[in-house]
Amino acid sequence: MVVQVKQNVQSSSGKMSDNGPQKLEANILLLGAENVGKSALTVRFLTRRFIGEYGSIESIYNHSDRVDGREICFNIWDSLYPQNCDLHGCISEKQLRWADGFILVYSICDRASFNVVRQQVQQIRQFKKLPSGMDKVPIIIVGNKRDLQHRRTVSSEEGRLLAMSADCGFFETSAAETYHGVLLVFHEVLDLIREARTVKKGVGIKGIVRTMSAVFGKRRNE
Ligand SMILES: Nc1nc2c(ncn2[C@@H]2O[C@H](COP(=O)(O)OP(=O)(O)O)[C@@H](O)[C@H]2O)c(=O)[nH]1
Ligand SMILES: [Mg+2]
Repeated sequence: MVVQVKQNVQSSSGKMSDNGPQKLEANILLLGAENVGKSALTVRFLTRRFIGEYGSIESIYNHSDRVDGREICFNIWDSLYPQNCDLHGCISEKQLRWADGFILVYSICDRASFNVVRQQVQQIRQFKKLPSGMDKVPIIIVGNKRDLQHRRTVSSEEGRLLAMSADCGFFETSAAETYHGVLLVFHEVLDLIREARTVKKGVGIKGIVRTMSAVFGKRRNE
């Protein structure tokens, strides 16, 4: 196994800049069981190609692109599912801190991988629990390998239901067959990341206003 994770992995807090025309950075973490197509989806997005075999390599890729006229720097962590994982999702704290948004992948032909996604959603939610009004964590659930309909064991409805109940986005894709579907997944998680940042900013300003009125209110009573 070759691990190519960069050493200067930073926490996401304050790292993603969204100030006016500046380049926007988004840290996106791909999670899910082994063999579901995390690397295939990543490579499809980065190169538009499906190359078939990817090996057991964990990498963080940087990719710049223009989305809706805005320069975006995608930092994409294509993770490895740890061996001997217990039942709690198995996402490291380092990964949870680093990520601005998550793409959770299962294979529509592999029920066990669907259960892994279920656990990982819970683990993310628990870790990223935020003060009320800010609890929208950018997560997209992806049922991959939709070209293998004859081997399907997880229905689209089950996938959609899980996503709805966990307040996540949902897509079924085939990294093997289409680039466009994969592009939509990455653009959607980017949208959610931007939305979450806007909400955070809003709450930040509201917080300042609340603090100021508390101070002025106190003075009036003195
Ligand atoms: N039929 C089909 N095979 C896929 C698809 N995505 C990935 N694979 C195959 O599934 C295997 C595992 O893919 P990989 O990206 O290495 O999975 P990872 O372990 O989650 O990173 C490889 O043989 C891929 O060629 C897909 O959409 N359809
Ligand atoms: Mg892989």
